[in-house]
Amino acid sequence: MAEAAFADRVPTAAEHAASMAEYMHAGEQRGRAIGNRGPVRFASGNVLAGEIQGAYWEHGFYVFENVIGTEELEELRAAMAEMLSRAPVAKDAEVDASGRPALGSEFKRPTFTWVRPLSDPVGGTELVGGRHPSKMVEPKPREDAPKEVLHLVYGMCQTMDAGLRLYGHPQLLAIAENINGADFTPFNDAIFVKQPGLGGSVAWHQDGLTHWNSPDWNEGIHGFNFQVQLYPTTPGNCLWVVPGTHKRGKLDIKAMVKANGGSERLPDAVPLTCQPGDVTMVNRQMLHCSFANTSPDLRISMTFGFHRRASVVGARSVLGANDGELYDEQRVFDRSAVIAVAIDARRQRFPDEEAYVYQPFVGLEDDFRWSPDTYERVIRDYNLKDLGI
Ligand SMILES: O=C(O)CCC(=O)C(=O)O
Repeated sequence: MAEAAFADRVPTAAEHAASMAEYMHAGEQRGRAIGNRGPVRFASGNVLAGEIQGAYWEHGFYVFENVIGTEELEELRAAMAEMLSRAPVAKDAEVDASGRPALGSEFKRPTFTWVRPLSDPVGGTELVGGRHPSKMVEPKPREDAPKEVLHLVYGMCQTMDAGLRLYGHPQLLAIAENINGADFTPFNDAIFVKQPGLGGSVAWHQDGLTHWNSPDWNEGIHGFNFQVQLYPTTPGNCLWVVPGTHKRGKLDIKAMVKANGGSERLPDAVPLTCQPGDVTMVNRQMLHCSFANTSPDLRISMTFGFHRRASVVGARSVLGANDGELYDEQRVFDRSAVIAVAIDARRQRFPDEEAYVYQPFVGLEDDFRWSPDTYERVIRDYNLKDLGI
C-alpha cells in the first residue's frame, strides 16, 4: 500500500503494528550500524571517555547501558507502581482505583496527563509552542479500550523518594557536567508511560523553543534529556531519533513528512531500544518521536534534562507554569537546589556510593540536606520553577 494512502486512512491497532514491522526492522539495522551505546566510562575522575563525548556530539544521542543497578531499579519500579495505583481512576476523577483520594491535588501543577488511546494529542496543533507540526497516524484502539489512558506523570522528585534519589545519580550528574559544564542547571522532568496497545504517540519534533535564532546558536545550546528505562524498550514503543539533526538548526518537519510521501516513517530514523536500567541521552535539538504503541510492551521512561547555565540565565520561561517569567540567578539557584537535595537523599540511601559534588552548591551542602524541612522548602512544587528553553 502506498504510504500516502496509508496515512490517509485509520488502521486498526493490529494493522498499524503489522505495517510498521519492516520499517522497525530497517531502523534497528540503521541503529546497529551507528552503535553509540555501551556502559558509562570515565577517562579519569568525572571526565567522560572521549569516544563517548565524540559519539554524542557527532550523532546527538548515546545509550548508556546498565547504569541503574538491580536494587535501585526495583525501588523505582515499586515507586512507579505505587504512583500509578494512586492516580485518579480516570481523567478528572478525584479518587484512585481503590477509592482513596487520588494523588496530585496537593501540588500546584498537575501530576498526571491523559490521552485518548493510540492518539496523537499535539501533532499538527499549536500546543507546546507549536513544535509538533505534523500529525501522526492514530490507529483505532480495541473495542474495550478505556476512553483515556495515562500518558505523562510529572513531579517525580516530590512524589517518589526513589525519583528524587535518581535525580542525584552521580554518574548521570557527572555526564551532565561533561556536556553542559560544571555549573549546569536542571530543566524539567516527566515520566512517559506508554501502555501496551493503548499508549499515544509523540509527534516528530525538536524540543528547543527559545534559542534557534540566537547569534550564539550551536548544537548544544538547548541541552539534553536523559531517559531512564524501567522496562525493556522495543522499536514498537520506544523513542526514535534522526541522528545528526541536532546540528541542522530548526527543521521544516512538515516538509520532511511531505517529502516522505506523507508518511511519518522518516527514512533515516533509528529506534533507541534499551534494556531495563539503560539510560538514553538525547540532544534536545534532535528530531525525535514515538509512535502510537500498538506493541504488546509497556514502556516507562523517567525523563529529565539539563542545560548550560548560559542558555538559561536571562532567558524567559517556556514550557512551564508561568511562561514569560525571567530566569534570573535566584530562580536558577532555587530550581538547582533540587539537585543538591537529591544528592543528599541519595547519600542517605546509598552511603557507600561516592556522592556527586555539584559545583554551584559547594559549601552550601548543610543547608540542603534531605529532610522534612527541605521537602517543604525546596522540593514541594519545585516544578513551578522548571527551566524550559
Ligand atoms: O519518550 C517519548 O515518547 C517522547 C519523549 C520526548 O518527546 C521528549 O522527551 O521530548
